[in-house]
Amino acid sequence: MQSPASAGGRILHLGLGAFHRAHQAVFLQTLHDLGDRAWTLAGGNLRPDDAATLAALRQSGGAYTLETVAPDGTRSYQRITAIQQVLPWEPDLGALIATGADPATRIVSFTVTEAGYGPLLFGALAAILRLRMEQAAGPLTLLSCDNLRHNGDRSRAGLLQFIEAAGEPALLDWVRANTTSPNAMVDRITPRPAPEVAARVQAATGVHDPAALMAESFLQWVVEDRFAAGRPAWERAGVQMVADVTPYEEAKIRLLNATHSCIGWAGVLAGHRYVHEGARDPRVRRLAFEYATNDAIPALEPSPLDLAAYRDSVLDRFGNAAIVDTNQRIVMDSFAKIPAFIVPTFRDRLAQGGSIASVAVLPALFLAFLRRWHEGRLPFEHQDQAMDEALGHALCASADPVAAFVQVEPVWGSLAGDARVVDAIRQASDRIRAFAQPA
Ligand code: CS2
Repeated sequence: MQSPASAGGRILHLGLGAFHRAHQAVFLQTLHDLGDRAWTLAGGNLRPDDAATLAALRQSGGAYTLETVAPDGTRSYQRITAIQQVLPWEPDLGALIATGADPATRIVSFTVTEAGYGPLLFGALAAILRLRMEQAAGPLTLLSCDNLRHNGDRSRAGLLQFIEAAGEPALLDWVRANTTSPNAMVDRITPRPAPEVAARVQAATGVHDPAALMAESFLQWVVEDRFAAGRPAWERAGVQMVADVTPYEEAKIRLLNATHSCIGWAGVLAGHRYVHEGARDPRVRRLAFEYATNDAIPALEPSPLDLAAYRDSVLDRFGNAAIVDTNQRIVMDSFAKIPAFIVPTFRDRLAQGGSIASVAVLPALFLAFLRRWHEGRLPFEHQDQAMDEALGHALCASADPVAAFVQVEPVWGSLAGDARVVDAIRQASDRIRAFAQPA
């Protein structure tokens, strides 16, 4: 389905967390600031999360202040008013479903994290789509804004499976014919808002804003141009509208997210609390640089992007001290991040007949990090939704943690048990022993 021209409409966004408010809402704000107000945002949450921020946003009519910090530390403040309807959370998601089914809504976007691709999201989307079918409310684009490879295809496959399992063949046909799910790459480092942000916003603008938040100045969104019922003229706001997002998302996942994890694990082991401390620590930075240069970039080539320049810009972004992003946030959900961010580089390098010595440092760092967790020696509470804690402890307690870890099929897939991987991680573990020693 091509993108038919449209006079405008509403985007319903599910998941009013910091990332949505620092990313997609900002692109629409740019259009509003250019005088193009054809599209507006409505938003709400699928779960009763962060009720205080939702209440603050309802109070302000969806408006809030975003602080951004540039690589040189310069801070800027922007009032965001693109979200014009803040929907209340209700146990039956009534307001979200009614708004999604309204004919004026032409895009339903979402940021629910990888763990959110389950019955709650799919149930809400199915309810919206069922009503749209019954009421002839028109086609709809389903736009994932989560940091996942092929996020549109993945969310669509889950949704179709959900509807099929529910035994609704008519709805299944309607969804196939009347919706699209473009893939998109999203990028902006957005730490969890710390209390200092609201204090700085008040000092700089005079406004007391409990929904204030902070992000880096860098901002990127690359979206496949397959919209079922029109879209904002996002290209005017700097969104890259493309036919295929694959090269952008692979570069981002492997050179930004995997490198971030590397710095997060190594940073924790080296005793750092914040990402920028690791990115500026020559021992940590070297491991990240070598991973990117020796293994990740060769696996990504050929690419239409300048991968070396991308690597350098990512490492510079991580070094920005004003972002004060924590290693705790970066190492969260490591069990889901390793298969998504890191294992594909092992697979590609082995297929190329190339070395895996530098990428093997990443799981070696993770295992050393996990040992700290196992021994109760982390300086923060570690959250990993995809990790079975008993398995995590068993791996660390085993006689050969590297071999035991490489057996874990949900992490390694077809590489599970591969002797080349085991060997490379063992050698890498020796290399990083200086970090892994008790502080
Ligand atoms: C981080 C991301 O948690 C992580 O793995 O790498 O949240 C990162 O900050 C964003 O993808 C930046 O766009």
